Amino acid sequence: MTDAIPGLSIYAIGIGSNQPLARGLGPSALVDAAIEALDNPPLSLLARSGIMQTAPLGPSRRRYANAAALIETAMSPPCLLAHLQEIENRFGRRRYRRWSARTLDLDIILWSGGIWSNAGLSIPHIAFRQRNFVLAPLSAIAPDWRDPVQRLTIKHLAIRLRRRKPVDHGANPL
Ligand code: A4P
Ligand code: MG
Repeated sequence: MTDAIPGLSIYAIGIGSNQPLARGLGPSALVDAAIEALDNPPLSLLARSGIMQTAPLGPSRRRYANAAALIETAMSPPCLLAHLQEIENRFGRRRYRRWSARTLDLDIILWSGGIWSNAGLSIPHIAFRQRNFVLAPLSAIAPDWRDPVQRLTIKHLAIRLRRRKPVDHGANPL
């Protein structure tokens, strides 16, 4: 695995939390602290969204704090994923089962290099086009970034999802 790829890449990161780590360190504070961690070498923070409170998708019943960030780094996608998982662990993330409540979830949504696909990592993130809790914060900081698969901008994907919502009501959650 290469540690770095030539030149710098920009990544869009989706951030979510729906479980406090300690008293006074609830989901919104955890998201803010995680974004600070995204501004330490070998990463630098280019932009961040505000925090949105969102209804949970999936089995967990706690509401989420969600946000998005743009970072710049020379790390390759798999190295960045490993780095983000270390940050998640530092913030108390325990993996019991998929979609369980979590103190911190850091997903790679988009990469300036385009598409990456292997067993452990898919970029663009496989479900981001169906998730308002990803598209809404991301469209605040990167409205013109184009999905390399569908060729639509984030702003366009967000509008399309909002329009579709009533039609999709009752469909399987993604
Ligand atoms: N993986 C593959 N591609 C990626 C990528 N682009 N970014 C793999 C990050 N990880 C990626 O993730 C499981 C595995 O996905 C990783 O080992 C990595 O190799 P995980 O974070 O360990 O587990 P998870 O988060 O429970 O699963 P998953 O599938 O990532 O869940 P999601 O899709 O992140 O959904 N509701 C609201 N309102 N807000 C939320 O933020 N989040 C989830 C979790 C469910 N409901 C939510 C929210
Ligand atoms: Mg995840």
